Amino acid sequence: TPQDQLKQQAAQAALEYVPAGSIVGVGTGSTVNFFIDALAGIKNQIEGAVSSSEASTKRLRAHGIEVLDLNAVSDVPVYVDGADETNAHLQLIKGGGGALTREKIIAQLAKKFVCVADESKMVQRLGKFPLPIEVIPMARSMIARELVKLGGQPVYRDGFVTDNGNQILDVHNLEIMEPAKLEAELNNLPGIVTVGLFAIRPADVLILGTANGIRTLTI
Ligand code: DER
Repeated sequence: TPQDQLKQQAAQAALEYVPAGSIVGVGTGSTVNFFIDALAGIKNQIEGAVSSSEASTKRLRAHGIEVLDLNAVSDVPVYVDGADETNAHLQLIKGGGGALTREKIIAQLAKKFVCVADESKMVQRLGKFPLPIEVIPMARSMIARELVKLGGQPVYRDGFVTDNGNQILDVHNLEIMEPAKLEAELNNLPGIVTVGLFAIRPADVLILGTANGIRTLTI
């Protein structure tokens, strides 16, 4: 599809941010899948990968790319991942694919977070896409009530269990005027494992596939 072509173009362009001989942090999703396939072409020029999901790990290994335990790694020069939404400040909503916790862990460690996306992900204000929140199962209803107080409409992603054995609430109807403030506020709620807002630590580079070619944004 045309959107897939834009994703693939963005993913290809991310290769130029991969230093020779480096360990590459790899996110999750269909755009990242294009990146993994492109990375295979230069797999002899990288040390290996650290991965944010079982799905990405499988795809990396299928290409013969070594996947390392993050505990064995102290430095990740670059992390490449997609997003469900991005604003002009490269603050993101992520978690549509349910891998937000491990994605956020690697993004935190990475020197440079390169977000790859097609133009449909760029929005004026975050929050049209329901905000994914990973929760400890026993706390799900308590957190849901808290989110209602904040004006959200939490929907349990029924039947979905994250790689970490937790559950996800997708929160509709949040008007996110101050993404970093909301992220910090939600981070304090016991029972929340990860908030799908990457605003306190936004992406460093956004590679956007558009109908008029690649647009690269930095903050
Ligand atoms: O779940 C995630 O955070 C993914 O990166 C997702 O947001 C992007 O998925 P896509 O590349 O399939 O649109």
